Formats: sequence, structure tokens, C-alpha cells
Amino acid sequence: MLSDALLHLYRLMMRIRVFEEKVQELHKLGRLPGFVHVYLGEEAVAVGACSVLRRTDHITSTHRGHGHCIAKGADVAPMMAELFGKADGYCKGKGGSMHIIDTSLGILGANGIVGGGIPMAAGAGLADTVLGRDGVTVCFFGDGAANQGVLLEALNLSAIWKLPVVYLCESNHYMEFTPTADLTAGRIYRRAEPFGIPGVEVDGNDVLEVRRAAAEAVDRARRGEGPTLIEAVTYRFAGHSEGEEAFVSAYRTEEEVESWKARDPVTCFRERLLAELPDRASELDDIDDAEQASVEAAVRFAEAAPFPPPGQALEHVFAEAGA
Ligand SMILES: Cc1ncc(C[n+]2csc(CCOP(=O)(O)OP(=O)(O)O)c2C)c(N)n1
Ligand SMILES: [Mg+2]
Repeated sequence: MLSDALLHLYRLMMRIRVFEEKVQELHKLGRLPGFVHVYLGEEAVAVGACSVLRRTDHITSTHRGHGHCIAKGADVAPMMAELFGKADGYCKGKGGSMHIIDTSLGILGANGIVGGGIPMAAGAGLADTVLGRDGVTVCFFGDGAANQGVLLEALNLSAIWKLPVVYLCESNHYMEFTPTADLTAGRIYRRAEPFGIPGVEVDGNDVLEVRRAAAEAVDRARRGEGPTLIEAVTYRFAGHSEGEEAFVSAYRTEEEVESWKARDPVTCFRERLLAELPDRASELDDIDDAEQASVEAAVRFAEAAPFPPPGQALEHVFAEAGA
């Protein structure tokens, strides 16, 4: 890969990192209404996968969707405004963290319904097929969502109709406060086998490994050969949702969290770049500074934006005929 492209992967991972750390800070200050689920620790999955997509390709997302949206090109300013519930947000402040959407970038929406993005991705793939387009959809979902029956329905139809969809499971070892292993039989990636489609496991903390697997799956989908199931093994550094310590007791050990932090996808990739591109070391610092500044600017944008007027509470909430 060209060094500029490698630096771009780093930039996007850093953008997610800085955005999410700011979200944590703002949530602690009571500035954000509603629940937020941050993507810290999983940055390599969204960035690796979206790096092989075109602007016109689609993604479906989850309740933990900020990273997916940023990786697919969303602007942090209207994202932040949406989290503040402001009128300049992606959903005019009426959706919040779990409904960020920008169809012009192929982002079919974050989704508060666990597993909700899975049938939507199959539908997007069917639309591409029926309309004769060469688009591909990447469906992000969690290891908890993998136990929803709809995954098997979507894999079945996608396999039989050779839909151009990449099902990408973010195996972060937990579903809320329950270890995934306690409720999951077998390995998730092996659920591809009975449908006759490829199932692969990747290190979800290694952006280049995710990118390689996604590239193969996306190429296959674009060639009309059908879906792939990828299981990216990773870990969330933060709680399931911000502020959870107020209502749940510890459900994982400090040692476990620290052992994963030692494999931090952002810092590990930074070290790798420093080793491989020593002459561009100062650019990494410049990227860090620029991303910090743009997230600070996003907060100022969100703070300055107005709340939607109460009289418009029901506008843009329900689908309108022909909309
Ligand atoms: C249909 C549905 N059931 C339950 C919930 C409550 N819930 C929200 S997140 C979550 C766990 C999801 O786990 P996973 O899919 O592994 O995603 P992660 O949070 O680990 O990214 C649950 C059960 C929900 N939002 N939707
Ligand atoms: Mg999970």
C-alpha cells in the first residue's frame, strides 16, 4: 500500500478515537441526552472494512455506530450536533447517537435494534442486484446480534440469491454485560459453512488484516459471487454504554481490559507506521493535532446550533409518501 493510503487509515482511526473520547467526556458532564455506546478499541474494524468501499457502496450499522459512520465519511460536526440533539445534526437533532444516517454517503443508519441492520443489508444487496448496480453493502453487527435468528435468514437468502453483501461480525466478547461465550454455541464465522459461503476469522485489532479480508469479500461480492461472513475478533475498551457503572457492577476484570489495551489498534498501527515510515513520523503528530482540532470545532458547532423548535417535533420523524 502507498504510504499516503496508510496514513489515511491512521487518520480515520484517530478521528474515531478522538471523537469517542470527547463523547465520553461530554457524557460525564451531562451534556448529551440519551444513551451513547462508544467504539473505542474497535476502530480497526470499521476503518479496515470501509477503506475498500466506494462512496456509492452501502453500510448498515448498530447502536455502536459512530465509528462506522466516520469510517464511511461522515462529518464529525453534524454527528456531534446530533448527539447534542441540535437542529444542525444529521437527523435534525431528533435521532441522537443511535440513528445517525447519511444516505448520500451510503450510510443506511445506525440502529438501536440489535440485529436490525442485518435484514436491511440483505435488502440493500437485493436492491443493487435487481437494479443491475455493482454496489456492495457491508453489514456491521455484534457478536450478540449474531444470535438473532434473522442472521440465518439473511445469510440464507443472500447465499441463494448471491447478494453482494459482506456480513461483518464485531466479536468484542460481550453482549451488554454478558460474556458472549456464555450464550453462543460454536464459532460465529463457521455459521457460513452450511450456507456454502466463505466464513473467515480476522484479527479485528489489525486494520490491514481487516482490510485484506474485506477487500477479498467485497471483490467477490462485486463479481456477483455472493456474500461472505467475516468475524473480526476485537474488544471494547469502554463500558457497554457510558455511565453504566452507575447501574451495573463489574462484569469483567481489570486484567482482561488491560491485556486488550496492550493491543490497542490505534497505537499498534502508529508504532508500525513509525517503524515502516520513519521519515513521515512528524506527519503522525500533525494528524493527531488536526483531528483533535476538528473534534473541538465540532463541539463548538454543536454548542452554537439551536435546538429544533418544539412546533417541529413531529416533522422528519415519520416517512412521508414519496419521500
Ligand atoms: C432487539 C433488541 N434486543 C435487545 C436490545 C438491548 N441491547 C442493546 S445492545 C445489546 C447487546 C448487543 O451486543 P452486541 O450485538 O454484541 O453489540 P456490542 O454492544 O457488543 O457492540 C442489547 C441486548 C436491543 N437494543 N434490541
Ligand atoms: Mg458484542
